[in-house]
Amino acid sequence: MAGTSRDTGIKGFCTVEQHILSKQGEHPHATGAFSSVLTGIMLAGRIISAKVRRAGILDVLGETSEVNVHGEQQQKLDQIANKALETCLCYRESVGIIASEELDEPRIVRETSGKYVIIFDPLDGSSNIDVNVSVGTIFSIFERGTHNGAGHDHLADVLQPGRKQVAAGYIVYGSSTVMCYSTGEGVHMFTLDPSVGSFLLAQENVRMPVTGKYFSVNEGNYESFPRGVQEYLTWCKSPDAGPYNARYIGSLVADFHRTLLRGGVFLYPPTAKSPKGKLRLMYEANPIAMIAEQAGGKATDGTTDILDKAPTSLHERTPLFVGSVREVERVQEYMKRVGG
Ligand code: FDP
Repeated sequence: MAGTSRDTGIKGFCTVEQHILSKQGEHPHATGAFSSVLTGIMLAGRIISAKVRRAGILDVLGETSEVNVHGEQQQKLDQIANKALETCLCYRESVGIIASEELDEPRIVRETSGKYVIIFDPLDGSSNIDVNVSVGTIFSIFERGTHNGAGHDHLADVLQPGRKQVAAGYIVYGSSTVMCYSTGEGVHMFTLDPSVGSFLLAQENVRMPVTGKYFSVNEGNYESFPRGVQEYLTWCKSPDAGPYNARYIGSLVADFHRTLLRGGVFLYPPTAKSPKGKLRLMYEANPIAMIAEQAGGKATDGTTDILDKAPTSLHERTPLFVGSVREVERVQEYMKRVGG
């Protein structure tokens, strides 16, 4: 029920800040440094949400003249969202390094102090912005602390496997603005109430259904999918399977959010155009995988759990199969049997 928590007994309206503080209270040595990072992300989320909601009124639609590190034309809202996150995070003493889809290299905010590394995709699904389709912000948080003898090893601090994330989450700017986060103790979901300017608790300990008759994939790439994926999709559409329902928004956060709540599977396999998959390990797959696992779901690249992958570069790509445990396992079985 909106605004209540079945588990902690918090009644009435609980804001995300109150929720974070209540969790912090359960850790006697907590200093508030971590809460400060999360509240910085929430502030940026509110700023981005306000811009997205007024996108047709403000001059924020369309492309800039700049191309990002991936060779993609930057959208105006991409830049605005990135700036909002940089600004809201960099003033906070606990922020050591930030890295973003929109930045070529990680930005060292504080050479030695600043306990946390925050990696984000400021506006995922941005090719959908101009046509009023849901977009989102995705974030991943690590503790820094790797030393190389001469001092901090900034790159090693960034390139940590997803299993080491201390928190992750996303904000989806959809029919309402919803935020989901996890610090490794379940997944909690909040809805932005624009009339009070706060994210209010909607549900604690969100669980992903174990099965779900939805498959979500860009079937335009079907001909170049691995054979196992092709056969899985053929099965999904067969009378044997039910058949399943196809749902594909083309905006990862929105497609994943539906999968979290309704169950099913989201797939972005390797394709001829993107042989290593299209999605980014560090700021798309890792945070989504942490939320999925914390909600009882599963995320893999086909063979390895996403959270166990050792990253080699900030912008590396990965195939992604994420969703209900039973559905992800079924895709894996097809890939193993028929060929990956
Ligand atoms: P976009 O290119 O619009 O930024 O990784 C980015 C992403 O969107 C995801 O949000 C989305 O799931 C995927 O790409 C869509 O890719 P296709 O257009 O190839 O289906």
